[in-house]
Amino acid sequence: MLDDFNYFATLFVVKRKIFRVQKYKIIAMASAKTKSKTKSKPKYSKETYLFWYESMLLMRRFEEKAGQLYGQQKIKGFCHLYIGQEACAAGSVSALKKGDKYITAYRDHAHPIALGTDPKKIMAELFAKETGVSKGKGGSMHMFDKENNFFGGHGIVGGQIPLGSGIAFAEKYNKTDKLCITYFGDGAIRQGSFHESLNIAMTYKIPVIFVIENNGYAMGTSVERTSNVTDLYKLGAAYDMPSAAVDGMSVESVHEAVVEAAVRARKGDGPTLLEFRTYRYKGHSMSDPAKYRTKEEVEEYKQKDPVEQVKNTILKGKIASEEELAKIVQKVKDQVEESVKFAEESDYPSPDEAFKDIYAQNDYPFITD
Ligand SMILES: Cc1ncc(C[n+]2csc(CCOP(=O)(O)OP(=O)(O)O)c2C)c(N)n1
Ligand SMILES: [Mg+2]
Repeated sequence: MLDDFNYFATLFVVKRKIFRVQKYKIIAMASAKTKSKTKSKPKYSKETYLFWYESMLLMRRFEEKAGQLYGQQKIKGFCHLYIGQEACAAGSVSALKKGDKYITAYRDHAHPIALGTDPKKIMAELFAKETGVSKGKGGSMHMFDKENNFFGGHGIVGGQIPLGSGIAFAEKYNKTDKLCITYFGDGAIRQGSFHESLNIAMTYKIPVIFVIENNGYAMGTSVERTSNVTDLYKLGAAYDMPSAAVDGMSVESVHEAVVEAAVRARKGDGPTLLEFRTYRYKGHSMSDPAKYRTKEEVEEYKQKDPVEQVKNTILKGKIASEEELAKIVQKVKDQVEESVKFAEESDYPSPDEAFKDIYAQNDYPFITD
């Protein structure tokens, strides 16, 4: 007989299964076109496929290393890994143009990697060293890279959604053809900031692409435990916003969806809401043993691994040879090793740095010494 705890745990697992079946029905429809086309003839250029492979492999190996270093207490504080979700970042970057803006939550090591930020500086930030992207003062959750238009790295769930809308509004105000892609988790859509942002973005036709990276859980809480509506993209309908569910384990599907949303934004037709259906292989953060889900569930998603998928497409379509891919594997390995060495050898910021970079206004009267 099941005790109370097991009874409820079983119920949640059963519900999650139902949720996944519903999920894949929709995804199967959305990606059927892509799949049949990619099987016969690769859809994109060699350059694009190799960018995806290298970028996603670097994210994966970089974070595996970060996880190990966390275990050795070389990296401290919070650390949320993106492993499993790589296609969401890589497929977006390939779809957008230079000058477009990016903003996300605290699961933020991979987006700057896709954008070309030097992994050495990302690792140094994880080590809280002065050579880090945020001068060692941000840590894992607060990566920023102005040069690559990466606006962070935000720890307040849903906090970046109005910021992303504001960044996009500035583009419209300044009459550029740029946009802001704003990522957040499935947990963030229960925040008022999500609804307020969607409302104003649609009203003013702001060039923003809202992306829910739906990995099924907000910490240990599954989507279906917090909402009757588990097809999260449908929330866009309340604002008459074009919205879609996308297979977030397929970099090609992500790319296609973002291209379409970007065309809409640049034409002046305003925002799009995309729900990337993805999965995180690791726990919410380093301190989460992820006991709220089954091993089978994790394994099922690993069968759709985004890095393996793109590798198979490359090899099956003879886009590149095994040797070419082996070179990329070695390059990525070297980059990760170099980034650790760089971080280890860098210094911590000096104590007076604590008083710098706080206010945009340099002569703000609060700071005195
Ligand atoms: C306003 C606010 N409430 C609660 C938290 C604590 N918290 C941190 S992460 C998280 C879960 C968010 O999950 P989701 O949005 O799905 O993102 P994921 O971690 O899955 O990428 C919560 C509740 C927070 N950081 N901010
Ligand atoms: Mg989530």
